[in-house]
Amino acid sequence: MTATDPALDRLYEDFADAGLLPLWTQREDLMPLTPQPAAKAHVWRWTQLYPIAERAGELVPVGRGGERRAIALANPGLPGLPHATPTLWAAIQYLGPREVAPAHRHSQGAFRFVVEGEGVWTVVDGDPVAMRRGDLLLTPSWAFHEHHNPTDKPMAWLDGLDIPLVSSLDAGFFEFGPDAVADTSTPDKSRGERLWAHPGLRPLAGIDDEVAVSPLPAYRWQHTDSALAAQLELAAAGHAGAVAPGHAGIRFTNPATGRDALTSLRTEMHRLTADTATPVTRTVGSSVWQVFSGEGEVRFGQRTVEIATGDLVAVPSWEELSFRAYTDLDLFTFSDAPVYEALRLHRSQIS
Ligand code: 1HN
Repeated sequence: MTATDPALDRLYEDFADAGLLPLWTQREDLMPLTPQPAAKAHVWRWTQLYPIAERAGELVPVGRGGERRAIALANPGLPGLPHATPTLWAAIQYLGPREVAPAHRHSQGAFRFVVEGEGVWTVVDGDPVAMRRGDLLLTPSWAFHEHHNPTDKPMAWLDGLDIPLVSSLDAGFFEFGPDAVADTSTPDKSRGERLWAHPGLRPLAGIDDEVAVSPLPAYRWQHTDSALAAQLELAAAGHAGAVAPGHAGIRFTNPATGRDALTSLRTEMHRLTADTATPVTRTVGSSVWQVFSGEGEVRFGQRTVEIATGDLVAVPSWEELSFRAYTDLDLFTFSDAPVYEALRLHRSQIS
């Protein structure tokens, strides 16, 4: 093959005119030997995020149209896009005293995770759910939701959604809800928790129904914390149950199925005791991590970055990843793993 052959030049021009591209010029891009993500491993500092969200709280109103005062993590490898990774949206959302983020619903699935503060209720399909430190709150696909802050203090939290994934699948639908808050009551426990937050006990009403997304709207810190503490206590006494010595971990699951709490997003909490390091792993699919408490470091390949409470970490597909705890270190994480597993594209390597 020679590029100076006029017949060949004409062939390539005709490909272009006909809306065609030959494989042989692009094989390496189309089928690399291993994943070649454009996204980069990156760390955002809570000490930078929180004050900037506070300033947005002073200057930018929240209301119908914009809907949420949410400030997305933009991966430096995906310029111009509000995407933490090619599949995951992560944002800090800030709601001031007496403010309301109005009702809507969308096909994108979502959760909130609270690193600090309390005092907002998220009303999910009419069920008011208190948001407090350490809690994971779910907003499954197509559930109406609004947030209201009846207190005199602002509150900020982490939003996780599958927006980039749904966008690349052209599956996004959105609908506004009523303008008035559906239920301004402020119960300690949501109705969903009163029905479903009893370990191993399923309500008989609807027992034969398929429950594809979790009917439990809130996973409370008290439960997460005691589950992690128990694993480490058992490990210290020589029993099985922890991920590894000094490493406890839980997955947030749908109590009706044992599967991931949300259909497209995996959510987990990990606890490393001081001086524990995780092995270097690579996983197909991307993830975001947030330090819930403690200090340590994250390592991507040969690059090490120190991390502390609130810091957020984006991990692209197939990136070498490990953590080391300086103090006891609690890490919240979410990923697109359920999607890769459903498509049988998941792979992991532990070195
Ligand atoms: C949304 O509905 C929330 O409900 C947060 O808090 C972030 C980003 C894009 C579109 C909808 C929320 C969002 C969002």
